[in-house]
Amino acid sequence: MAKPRQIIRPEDITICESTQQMIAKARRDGVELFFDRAEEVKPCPIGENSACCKHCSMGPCRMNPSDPYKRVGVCGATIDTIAARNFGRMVAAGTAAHTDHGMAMLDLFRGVIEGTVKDFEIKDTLKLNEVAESLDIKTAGRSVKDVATDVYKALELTYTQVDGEIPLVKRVPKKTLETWRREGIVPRGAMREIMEMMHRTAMGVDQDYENITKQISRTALADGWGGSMVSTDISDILFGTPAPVEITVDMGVLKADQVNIIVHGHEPILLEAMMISVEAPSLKQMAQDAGAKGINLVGMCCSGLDVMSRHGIPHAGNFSSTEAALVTGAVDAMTVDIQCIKQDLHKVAGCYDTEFITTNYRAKIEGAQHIPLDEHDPMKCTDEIIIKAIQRFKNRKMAIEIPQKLAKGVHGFSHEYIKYMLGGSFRGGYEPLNDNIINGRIRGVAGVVGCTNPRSKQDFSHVELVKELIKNDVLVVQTGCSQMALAKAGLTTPGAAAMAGRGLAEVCETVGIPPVLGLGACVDNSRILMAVSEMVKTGGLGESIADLPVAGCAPEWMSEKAIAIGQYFVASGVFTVFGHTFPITKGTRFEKHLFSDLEEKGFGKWGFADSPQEMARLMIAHIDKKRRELGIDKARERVLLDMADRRALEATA
Ligand code: SF4
Ligand code: MSK
Repeated sequence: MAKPRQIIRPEDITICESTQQMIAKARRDGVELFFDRAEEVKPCPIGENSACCKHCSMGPCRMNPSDPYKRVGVCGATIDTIAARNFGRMVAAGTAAHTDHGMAMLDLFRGVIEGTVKDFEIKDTLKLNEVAESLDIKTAGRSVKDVATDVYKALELTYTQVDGEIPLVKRVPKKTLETWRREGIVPRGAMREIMEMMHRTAMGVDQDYENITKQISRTALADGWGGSMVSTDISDILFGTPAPVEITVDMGVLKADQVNIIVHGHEPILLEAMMISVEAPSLKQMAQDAGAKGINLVGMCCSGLDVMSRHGIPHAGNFSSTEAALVTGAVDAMTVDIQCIKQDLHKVAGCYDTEFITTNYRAKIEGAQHIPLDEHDPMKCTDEIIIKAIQRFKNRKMAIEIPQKLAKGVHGFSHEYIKYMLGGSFRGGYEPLNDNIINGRIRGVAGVVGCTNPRSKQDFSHVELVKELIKNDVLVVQTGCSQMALAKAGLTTPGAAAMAGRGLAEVCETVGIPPVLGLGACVDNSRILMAVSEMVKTGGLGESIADLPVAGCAPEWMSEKAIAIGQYFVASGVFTVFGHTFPITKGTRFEKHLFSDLEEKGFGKWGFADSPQEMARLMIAHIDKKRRELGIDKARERVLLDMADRRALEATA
């Protein structure tokens, strides 16, 4: 007899009260959400351990995770080869996602420079010049167009360069770069690295897990220091570099008396274009004529984070709340572009008569309406979406239930802004941060990033981990969906300093910042790389990123992009902990290689823990180990570089 299906209580699925309320409503409405399917579709135990290979038709070959060396695949591939190849393909996919996103930003940038894209412009010339100078492109006495053209050509190499080192490695601290050169993993263009990764992981090619790992690192570095960094730089140049902005989050941002439009996905252009369209007097009038008090533009997931950080656009929730927001019945249109868009959003939207619209030719959904966004005339698409939303508002039949939860926070901390904020606008620099780490007020810095996942109680690990870190004087920087979890919990307000340890609280109160700094979308992890590079170049905390008292964590990850991000942090020198699951068979040589051997070679290493307390313990223990190695486990006078030392470092980097 079939076992009766156990109904899990919403409060055991998520700590987000709005999402709990909407799970309960969806059950009343008979609407299935991904939380329900996560219960029904149990993870395959072989796949979860990455103990299966389907790279050729002699297989698929399944290994035995409980006795991993008992057998090999038909071709003789060992568990280490199989797991390394699978891991490599995850990194290739994640890297492709970020670099293709970056490539789309470059296409837009080229259109702006050539004058074929007329609705956007170069907004941040200061950032353009900074990027140019970091690439050794002269700026003095040159026109914006000339500088931008040279920047474009240099950044295009990040994708296309077939040999040598991509230009952005000029930003990597010298000793970190030496480690990469010694190990032969300095990235060429991402297209080359992804292609080689896919080739080397095909049947009968690279069958040495250590050698495969080198290409895994090289591919991931082409993401972090390549495609992702390009994406962030170009977004800043075109739409403005974020600076602290007060934000409002949670589902209470939806308004019963307004036309609600949610934008979800990753590329900023859709939301930036929507921001222009909603200001059109004719559309405002149309909304008013339909009886609406206004048009309410709301972000979700990483698209939302991008414009929230730049312009303070309200944000309704992270990856695990996208269906739940539709269950309110209050969303007149949800429009999406690329990445992290669940196929069933279209179906859930249908249950509530919500317009669901895909806009990008790379990401259509079967049965969903598609209105293509062309960067040469983006408002054609966004105006049409708004008109559809107004129509839906006018014909609303569904009962609406909007959770009345709202939280405030301060977000929009770019690595540039951290510099000005700590050092003042005249002597911007990372000296005060390094100084406070050396004197022990700040114990170290942790990046807490990444997704939410229905197999892990939504937001719980993010919030508990961060509470534990700040209590222990660890300054937290954030990207991706993690930020929403923390913002909803009130941890991104300056007042959250009260929950921090004494030293960190003192620094936060003096500078007026929260102990948790939101740096943007998941592609903006490159800002964290830049911040740690600045810390090394400032001096006093070792010579490479691997020397710093820093650690990273993605407690509720789900995407292949997260694995690529984790690997570029590890290859850059950061101890990186993942939570809830890790795609590897325990006790294998490949596991030991990722979780221990890499550190001995001068990189960071991977860690895993399944509770936030254990994640925090691992990260703090690592930070303390680095403090001991630096000789700053007890407060002491800072030793910072003088100008001559710094120039020498910059010249060689
Ligand atoms: Fe099996 Fe080897 Fe083919 Fe993989 S490549 S499916 S291990 S025979
Ligand atoms: S959206 S990759 S769930 S962070 Fe960038 Fe969030 Fe993870 Fe997608």
